[in-house]
Amino acid sequence: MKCEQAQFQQQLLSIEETLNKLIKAKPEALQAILFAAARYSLLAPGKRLRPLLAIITAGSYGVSLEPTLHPACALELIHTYSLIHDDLPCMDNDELRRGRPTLHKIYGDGPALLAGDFLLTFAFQVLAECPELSSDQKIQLISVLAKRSGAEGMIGGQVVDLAHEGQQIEWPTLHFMHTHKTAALITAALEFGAIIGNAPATDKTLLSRIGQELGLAFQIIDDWLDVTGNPAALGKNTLSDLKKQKPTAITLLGLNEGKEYADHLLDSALKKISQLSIPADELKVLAQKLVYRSY
Ligand code: GRG
Repeated sequence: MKCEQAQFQQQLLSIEETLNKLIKAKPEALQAILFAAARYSLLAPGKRLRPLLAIITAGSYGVSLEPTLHPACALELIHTYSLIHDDLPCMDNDELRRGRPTLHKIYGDGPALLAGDFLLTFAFQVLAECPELSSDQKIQLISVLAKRSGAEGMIGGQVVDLAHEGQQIEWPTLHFMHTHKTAALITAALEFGAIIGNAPATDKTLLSRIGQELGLAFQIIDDWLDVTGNPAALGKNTLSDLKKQKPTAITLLGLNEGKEYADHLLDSALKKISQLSIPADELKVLAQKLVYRSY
């Protein structure tokens, strides 16, 4: 993705720098393991899609990189915590993530659980202490992140996923899981951009819808890559859904129809981006990269 995203190199570099600064190694501290474990997962090579979406959306409204960096990184903190917890033996029990052994394989289950908890709680501290934003903007960001990552969003989707493990499910249930587990946080990224950019209400509504469509398309491609992708490029094992007999967009819709549906969602999102009150060409480019990706 780094190469494919050459256009966004400056933003990606700034995201890495900010993440690195937000959680410093504290080898002398009694809780040193917490910082080391958090950094192990956070600084591993992820695509940084959610922070990038927030930055590019806010940028469409004329906001420079600086005010968006901390909120954007708060999204990555939440995303990384969800990956750590999802990989634990009590969830997916995965061994490989972002091209490295999963956190619990290196640090053990307890420290991995706590490192996830640390990233989750720290994300809200980062938002509350964000430089350059008004108190009203910070409250809106905190509210959006809590809603999109909690019971009405990501955790809500995850619990439905867990409850249906090993069961045959129909598309409406999978659709609920995907839109909540995955699309909710991607939607939050666009909503962050709208809040930071002081977007008009009509744009805010459109951006939430765009987030839902792009988020669902992203998850369908994730399912598609689990069947067709290259493990080395993906940095994780493929065919994991099939091995775990997990229903996915591909098992329910088929390889071709799944991909076609993702393309349709992208088209619809691109049309909505064209309806925004401002030109948002970079957001269109990023939306396409999110669907036309090899990892
Ligand atoms: C809180 C336990 C818990 C889970 C929440 C988000 C989630 C549910 C679980 C993470 C695992 C997973 C497969 C989620 C679906 C979303 C998804 C495709 C995540 C991977 O995101 P990428 O591709 O990852 O952006 P990188 O590593 O590039 O950041």
